[in-house]
Amino acid sequence: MTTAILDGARLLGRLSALGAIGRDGEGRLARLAATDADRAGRAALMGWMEAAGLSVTVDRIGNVFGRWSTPENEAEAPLLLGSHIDSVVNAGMLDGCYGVLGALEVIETLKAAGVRTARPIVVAAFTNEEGARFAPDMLGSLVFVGGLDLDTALATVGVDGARLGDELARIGAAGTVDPGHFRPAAYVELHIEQGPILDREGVRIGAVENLQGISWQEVTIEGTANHAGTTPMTMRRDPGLAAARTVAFLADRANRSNTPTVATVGRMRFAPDVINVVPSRAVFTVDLRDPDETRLREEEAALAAHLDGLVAEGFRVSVERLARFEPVVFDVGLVARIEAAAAARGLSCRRMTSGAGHDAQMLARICPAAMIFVPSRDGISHNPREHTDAADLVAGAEVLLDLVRRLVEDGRRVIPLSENPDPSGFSEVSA
Ligand code: HGY
Ligand code: MN
Ligand code: MN
Repeated sequence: MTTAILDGARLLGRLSALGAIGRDGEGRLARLAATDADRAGRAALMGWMEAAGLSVTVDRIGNVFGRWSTPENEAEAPLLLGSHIDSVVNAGMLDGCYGVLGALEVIETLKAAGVRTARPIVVAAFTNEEGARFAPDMLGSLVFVGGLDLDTALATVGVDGARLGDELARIGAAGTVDPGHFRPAAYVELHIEQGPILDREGVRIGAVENLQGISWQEVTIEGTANHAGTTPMTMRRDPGLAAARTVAFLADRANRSNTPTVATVGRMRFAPDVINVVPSRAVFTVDLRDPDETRLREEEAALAAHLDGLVAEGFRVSVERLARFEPVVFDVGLVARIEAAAAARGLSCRRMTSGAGHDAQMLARICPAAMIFVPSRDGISHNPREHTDAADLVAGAEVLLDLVRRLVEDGRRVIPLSENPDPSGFSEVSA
């Protein structure tokens, strides 16, 4: 079998270079979708793709694709790899970027080694995966798989009042290709775990077999503005207090539930937002997640009942749904091959659930999909302290390399999957 050795230093160098793009005056990383920082990150990525000899395409929702094909395999459905390069605010530098640059590294390694593949391989960077500026999250991959109408997506207004379509045009990312311009044979996403499991258990690789459901809502509670000094507590209709009670209600439920349910209020704003005025209005977001759809619906129903109680107390309450994705189960054949690829390199591996949302959950709607996780130190992510050891970053990319070779190296026809392979078939994969 042709030797193909991944250039770990190049991968780590690019991660650092991309991680330096989009930092503010205090050095905080915020490469929000369709901002100038995103434009700069996209330019760096497309530069690397072009230098690697890939053909680069941008679709109308701004998804970036770097494609490697040969005359022999051009007509086949491609194997798709990738993730996202947009970030949250004050982010770490690995979330998403690791999957995109790890995939690019795998393609460059195979290409340079002259490995013949039965299919083209494409690396994607999907637009607005984080949903930090425009809701829902995973927006670009959702449009790519046909889960959200393009015009509706382009009309989305961000938290800063900007329209996504205008912003994509402004940064030069309004591509010409209609989303969904090809149907992948399969999709594999390399990503940091962003949670504590692998790090705590000392396991090197996660073979992600499912991903939990996500419910995003924005709640507006309206009460009566009043003087902070003269208004007795018994005469107040304070939406700020009602919002705080709702945060406590959600946390208490999740803590008492004995299930993986998680609840987060990440954004909260008061009006008029003045120190000596009892607020007239409180607006906040609710992020509910659970691997089990029935439980997730129960959590949504409990929140709705709690809000009805506030209405009975005299508050006006309105709710806007920002995102709702059911739990997803990944392809068992791919998951088994990830485990076998890790084992063939002597890397400990465990099956696991993804707590975070990922583009893979959208691609799973149209093709076999799965994810490879590497450990996050202390389980920290969406935080500048996000860290994965260099050896783990390289190991994860090498597992992706071996998996890709087993899926598409010449003569392979292991896609479509969904069947448990004979793991021994991986024994001959070598560096
Ligand atoms: O929300 C998420 O889980 C992802 O980071 N967009
Ligand atoms: Mn991510
Ligand atoms: Mn993220």
